[in-house]
Amino acid sequence: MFKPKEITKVIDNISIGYSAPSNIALIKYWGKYPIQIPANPSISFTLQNCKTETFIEAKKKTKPTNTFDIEVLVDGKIREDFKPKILKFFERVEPYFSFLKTYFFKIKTHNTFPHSSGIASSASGFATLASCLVRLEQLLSENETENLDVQKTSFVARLGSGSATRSLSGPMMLWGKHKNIENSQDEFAIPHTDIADVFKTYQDVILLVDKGQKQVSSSIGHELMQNHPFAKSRFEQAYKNMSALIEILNNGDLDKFISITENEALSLHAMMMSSQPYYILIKPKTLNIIEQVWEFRKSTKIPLSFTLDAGANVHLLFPKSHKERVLEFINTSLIGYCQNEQYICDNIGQGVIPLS
Ligand code: 2P0
Repeated sequence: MFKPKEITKVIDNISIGYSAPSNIALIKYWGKYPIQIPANPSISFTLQNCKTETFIEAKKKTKPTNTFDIEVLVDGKIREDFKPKILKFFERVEPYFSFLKTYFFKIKTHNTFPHSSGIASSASGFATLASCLVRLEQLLSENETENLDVQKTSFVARLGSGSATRSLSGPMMLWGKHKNIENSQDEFAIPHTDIADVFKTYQDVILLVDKGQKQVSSSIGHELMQNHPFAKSRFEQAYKNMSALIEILNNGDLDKFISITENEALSLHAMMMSSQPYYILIKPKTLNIIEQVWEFRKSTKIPLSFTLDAGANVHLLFPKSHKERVLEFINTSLIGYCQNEQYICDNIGQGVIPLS
């Protein structure tokens, strides 16, 4: 589908940079088939402030070799430990590019969110890498166009990390085939723009409950869905929740939005707790926050809700019009549950941006 373009330009040195945001899934991707095909469709808000910035300096080799040659710098420091994951990504995407073994790549990357905050950087990180490679290909071929080819970029990013496929454009991206959603695909995500005004400026405050390394990675979590006793019903649930959410996003019904998205967050963690082996990623403080959010919503009627990623941190979702009141609530009632009193204010964003 995305064949490698023929390289027609002779360029010895070329640099390129992109920033890409993280995203927060509302319908969760949890379970997959080889290679990186999701077991159910998912949809996410594209974030704005939590992002990765990556520059690639490509230098033509004097002679092509049969190896990928890369150097990886994170926050200005050479990191050998990042190389295996990126080399595996290069191997996976090699069929879609013809220049990966003819250049030496110096990859410099940096996250804007706190290091080891428990926020996964694989989505934003692979989205930047994919953007850089696709743009390099455009610049090295006659097919150079004004804009980044977002479909190929999303396809390539998926081969790095599933959630990265949804980090390319805003305000939302939808990934995975759904019979009622036109153009939905398993191989790349599509922008979802048919949303009510209230969602266009939706807020996401991420409460950093536990910044430590997760005991069980998402890769293992996806694998454990393979023989999970509830897998079939979970995939059906996500499929149905997606149908319902698409309508809710369009009509702006916040009560129903809350009901579906909180159900998705808890179902995701229920899968972890009921797999074999079973495990728990949320912490007591995660539950304390959820209880407080429910109480606050009941007493104030403010449509504040939560969602969870594969970890203990809590994403608080709410309309922009309630920002002042919600921040006051966080600072008085929730900040004590955050490690070092840390939280990150984010909102819906527009996706990848070229860096000069
Ligand atoms: C999601 N998560 O939809 C779900 C919900 C976390 C919870 O996708 O193995 O890092 O790289 O495809 O994308 C996290 O898993 O997994 C994830 P891989 P990924 O965002």
